[in-house]
Amino acid sequence: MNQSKVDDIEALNQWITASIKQGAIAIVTHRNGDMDTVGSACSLANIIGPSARACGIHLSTIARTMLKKTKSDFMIFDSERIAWPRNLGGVIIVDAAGPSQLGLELPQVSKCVIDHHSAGEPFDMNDGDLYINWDTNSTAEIILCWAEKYAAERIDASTRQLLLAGIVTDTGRFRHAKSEALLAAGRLASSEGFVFSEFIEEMESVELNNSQRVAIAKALTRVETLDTGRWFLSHTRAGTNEGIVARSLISAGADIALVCRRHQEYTRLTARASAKSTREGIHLGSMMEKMVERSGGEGGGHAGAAGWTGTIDETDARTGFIAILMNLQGVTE
Ligand SMILES: [Mn+2]
Repeated sequence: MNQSKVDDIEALNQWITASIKQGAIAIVTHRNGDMDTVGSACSLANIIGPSARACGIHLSTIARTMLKKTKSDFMIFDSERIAWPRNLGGVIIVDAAGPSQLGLELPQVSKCVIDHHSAGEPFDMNDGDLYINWDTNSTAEIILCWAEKYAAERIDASTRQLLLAGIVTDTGRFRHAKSEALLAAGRLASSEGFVFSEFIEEMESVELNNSQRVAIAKALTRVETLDTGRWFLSHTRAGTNEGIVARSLISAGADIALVCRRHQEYTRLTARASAKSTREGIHLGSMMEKMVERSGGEGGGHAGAAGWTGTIDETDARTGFIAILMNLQGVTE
């Protein structure tokens, strides 16, 4: 670990120690409630102890499954009416690239932001606030580094699983993993009685109900393809579980998978790319940021996995994504 990372986790430890003296600590996840944000929040809360609580406005299916499995506590807020504890000493925001990613207003207390996204709109930082951003695959790795240095004896089986699940999902099942992520996963998995193959199998068999299975199968019958000459794009519409649909399209040979979903008045784009495409210059997160420039809304993410949400219709959104891809091809060719 380089010196700036050593300094960061020391500063984090000091921030936590100082904030506990002021009162309770809320650990806030981003609005999509993915496994990295929820795993990071819950493991941090586990380690800090009763004065900390993980909270947010939404849990993804996989995150809900892992919380149940690890018997972790998580408070789901009603975004219209947020009840912060009265004696709040500080908030820690995990895995959010900017304040709009939270879906809630932050209270006026000292804050600490822990993130690994490269772009995003900045948080308002005041005196005493702390901002940590590492170029890792996941936020879970940052939490692990802090825990190993300052609270190694408090890393229990639940914490290991929560952090490992965060790393597994944010690396796309290790397909996009940097060596630090693999090493962190190795450390988390080297525990007596822990069987990695069973863990990953259980994570992959997130229980779907029959209507979800039908919806996924239908989305797969509607797939259309586009060969741009350089990249093979498979795209479709789905009503639910867009991530699973997109991943299936990558497994079936697509370089890039795009899934559109219309929900209430919003269109959601979910994209995944193969490791080969990201190596050759595809960065879906930047492409989704270009979608924001084109059509407003909110978007961003990682090289191999990203999303965008806005109010234009599905056809317009899909056309926009394809135009950005074609444009990129012109530049990188
Ligand atoms: Mn993340």
